[in-house]
Parts: sequence; C-alpha cells; structure tokens
Amino acid sequence: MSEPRESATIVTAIVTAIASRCAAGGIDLHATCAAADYDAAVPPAFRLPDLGRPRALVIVLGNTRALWPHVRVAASTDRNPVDEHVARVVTAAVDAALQTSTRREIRFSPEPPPRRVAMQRLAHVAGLAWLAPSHVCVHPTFGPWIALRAAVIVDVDAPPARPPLPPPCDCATGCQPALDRALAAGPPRDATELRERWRLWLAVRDACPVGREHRYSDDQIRYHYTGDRSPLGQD
Ligand code: B12
Repeated sequence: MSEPRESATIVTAIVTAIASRCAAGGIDLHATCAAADYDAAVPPAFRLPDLGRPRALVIVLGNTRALWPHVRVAASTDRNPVDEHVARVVTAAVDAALQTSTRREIRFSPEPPPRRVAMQRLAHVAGLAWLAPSHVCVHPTFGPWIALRAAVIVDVDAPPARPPLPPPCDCATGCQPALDRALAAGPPRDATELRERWRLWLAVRDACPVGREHRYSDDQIRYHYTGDRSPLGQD
C-alpha cells in the first residue's frame, strides 16, 4: 500500500513546486486534472499531447491582476511582455521542479492549432473556474478577472478528479444581457474586430457580480483589450 501514497506525495511536491515558482512571477492560479478528462471534453483537434499515460497530470496555470506589475517590468525589454514573461516563468518553474528524465510538455494560451489547448474548458474540467455562457471563465473568488496562461502535462498520474464547481452566479441576469448587446454589434472574428468594440466586451466582464473587488486596473484593462502600450509606460 505504500507505493500509491508515495507517488501521491511526489505528485503533490511537483504541483507545489511549479505553482509556487509561477506565483512568484505573478502567475498565481493553478489547478490540476487528468489529461483524459480534458481530452473527453474537447474536439479531437484540441487534445493534449499523448505521453502514453491516459491519466497524466495536467496543471493549468493562470493569473489574477497580480501579473500586472511583472508585465510592466518585462515591458522594458520585451515586445510582447505578457507572453514572453509567462514563457520564461513557466519554463523555468517546470525545469526546476522536474528531473530532466521526466517527460513533460508545455502549451501556452496563444499557441495556434495544432498546439492549441482550449484553456477555458481545461480550467472548467480542473475546477479552477466555471465556464459561463458569456465565454468567460468565472473563478469563485476572482470572478471573471482571471487569465489562463499555460497547461503543463507531466508523465505522472494525476490526483483523483475533483467535483466540478457549481455556477457561481446567475448568468441570465448577469452577463447574458451584456453578451447579447456585444453580439448584436457583430461577433468579433479576430483581435482587430474585438478592439473596435472593446468596451462592449469589457461590459460583459463587468456585468458579472462575482469578484468585482478583484477587477483589473484601468491600465491593465486598456492594455489587454486594445494592445495600447502607453499604460506600460513605454510610449
Ligand atoms: C481565439 C480566442 C479569442 C477569439 C474568439 C474567436 C472565436 N470565435 O473563437 C476573440 C479574438 C474574439 C477573443 C476575444 C476575447 N478573448 Co479570447 N481567446 C482566444 C483563445 C486564444 C483561443 C480560443 C479557442 O480557440 N479555444 C478552443 C475552442 C475549442 O474552445 P471553445 O471552448 O469551443 O471556445 C471558447 C473560445 O473560443 C471562446 N469563443 C468561442 N466562440 C466565441 C465567440 C465569441 C463571440 C467570443 C467572444 C468568444 C468565443 O469561448 C469559448 C468558451 O465558451 C483563448 C486562449 C486559449 N488557448 O483558450 C483566449 C481566451 C479564451 N480569451 C480570453 C479573453 C480574456 C478574451 C477577451 C476578453 C479579450 C482580452 N484580450 O482580454 C475577448 C472577449 C471575450 C469575451 N467573452 O468577453 C481569455 C479568457 C479568460 C477567462 N477568464 O475566461 C483566454 C483564455 C485567453 C487568456 N490568456 O486568458 N478570444
């Protein structure tokens, strides 16, 4: 009976080591699930890389507004400070936590198909946040004011699945009317169209009653929705 317990301890140590290093870099949210449970929830094109272990450990990493100070520092050297900072922090955390012989894969949120992971579905399956009809994941504490940054897949068995989170709010009276208004202006097909109507999409997040005290700063909001670098103090 000692073997499963020992392996659970190792898995907990891996998750804790990766999560704590990421949190020090402002990537302060994490949750775990088994690769098979995520794969069952997505179309085949979005499945995780196959490490030959169906219940391989998956760690989904995200952030609250805690990332913003790190982005401002990264902006002095990086063209894409969010993505470059996240890649550095997550890669270093994974390399520090795992032996070189332990197989692992990292997928980042902006990666296009065929490497794309449906991060919101992953966060939902892992119990990090609830995927609302507004297409935004809502965290029980931080509400919609979270981002999802990376998935780390490790060749060890995942802990037992957790029950899914209950809906944290009533979307019919919360985000749904704001979503309908945004969609009435035309669903955005890409980031350029999104930018043209960014206040309508911000209103979808603002309509959620959960986590309002954790709303991003105005500077962070402007940067994420418009790509305007002036809030970073670089222009
Ligand atoms: C492509 C994309 C978009 C496209 C969506 C186009 C489309 N029709 O799919 C556009 C450019 C419009 C977009 C807009 C936004 N996005 Co976006 N996007 C992504 C991205 C890179 C991939 C999504 C994907 O392909 N998923 C795979 C499919 C299979 O998953 P799915 O569950 O079927 O579909 C999900 C999404 O595609 C999206 N979606 C699907 N169809 C539509 C249609 C519309 C009109 C919208 C708005 C969204 C949407 O919602 C689905 C879940 O409900 C993800 C990161 C990732 N890797 O997941 C971020 C991501 C989903 N986006 C995110 C955000 C925050 C936004 C914006 C608020 C803008 C911003 N930069 O802050 C807006 C507005 C969204 C809103 N609801 O208010 C966050 C969500 C965080 C959260 N709390 O849930 C993510 C996870 C990125 C991140 N780093 O955190 N996005």
